[in-house]
Amino acid sequence: MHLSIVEYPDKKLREKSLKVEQFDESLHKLLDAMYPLMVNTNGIGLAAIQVAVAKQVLILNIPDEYGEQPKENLIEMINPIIVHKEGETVYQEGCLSVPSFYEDIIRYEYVTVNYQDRYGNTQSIEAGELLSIAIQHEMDHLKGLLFIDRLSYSRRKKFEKEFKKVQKEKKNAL
Ligand code: Y12
Ligand code: CO
Repeated sequence: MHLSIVEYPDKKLREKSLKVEQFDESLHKLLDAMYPLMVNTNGIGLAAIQVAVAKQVLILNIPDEYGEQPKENLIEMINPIIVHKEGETVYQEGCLSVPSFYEDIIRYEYVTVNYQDRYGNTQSIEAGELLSIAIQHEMDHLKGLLFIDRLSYSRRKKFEKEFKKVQKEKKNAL
């Protein structure tokens, strides 16, 4: 299965992802193709809509203390729901769909998430630190939201200006 990353400002990223009902081979093939794409592009989280599949599927692989991302640490979440949230934290986020831009975003510090694994089994995870932030960032994708949508009006204007400048530079370099 060949996948590529959908980049802002593609409207596809604004689609709301649908609940997964079938935990079949096509879901497994999607998950199996998302993992190498995420790791090879230095990603720590990826939602299916970022590869143009509007399903409530996301994967996460937070680097360990050595900065490595062994597959044993891979978390696959299907149909995730935040059932508890607590506290507030700020982290400079990036997104494979908005390359080269990083912005401080406010998130819940801790979240408890119920989800299903690739076989449809119900799972629950209590997350803090980077995992909590990554879960919230990826779950936003399932709603058609990007981290830049959470910026203040003035920061968003600044982002749009910078984005246009970078696009122009890329075009001129061709
Ligand atoms: C904290 C903050 C954000 C998340 C969401 C997941 N975000 C990512 O995985 C971002 C990855 C990323 C990778 C980049 O490197 C390449 O594309 C090679 C990157 O670099 C450039 O765009 C130049 C930017 C973002 C989880 C936790
Ligand atoms: Co993202």
